Amino acid sequence: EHLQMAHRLYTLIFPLDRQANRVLLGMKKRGFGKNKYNGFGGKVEAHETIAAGAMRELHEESGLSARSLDKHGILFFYFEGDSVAMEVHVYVTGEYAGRAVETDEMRPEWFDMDGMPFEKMWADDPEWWPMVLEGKRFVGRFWFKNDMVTITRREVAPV
Ligand code: 6OG
Repeated sequence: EHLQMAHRLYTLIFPLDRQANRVLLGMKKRGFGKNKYNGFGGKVEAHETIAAGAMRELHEESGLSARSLDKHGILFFYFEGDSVAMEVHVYVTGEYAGRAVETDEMRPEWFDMDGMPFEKMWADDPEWWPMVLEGKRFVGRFWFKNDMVTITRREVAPV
């Protein structure tokens, strides 16, 4: 019943340091998801591919330039009372140039891949992050209350 809803496209990318088993997260300093840790990303613009949007947002928000992207999953978020669903394309990258820098939007910080700060992340993240660790691709759908915290329904599966 949600398939005919309008969707807005977003990207979310997690830079990995596989040798050290670390992932770079950003503390969001403003806008949607403020005061939460997340990967880097944002809205896909009309003129660009989803992958290009992911690389652009990574660079704008962290200073890193991805040399490759691994597609990991698609997340759909439905917020109570909001007629537009979010369709978020999730990537990881193990190859990038540059050094992470703090920007107006994000304060970057490395975390152990098995020690994610889930208490300071979106409520859906612990439900699909394990599939990233296992190298699995996934599709997830989450229905949030308008408190932006409570998930009333979810469908998450590897694909
Ligand atoms: P900007 O407002 O920065 O794009 N995003 C979510 N990420 C996770 N892990 N869980 C959610 O649960 C999210 N909702 C949105 C997508 C917003 C950024 O935040 C991500 C984008 O990378 C509801 O342009």
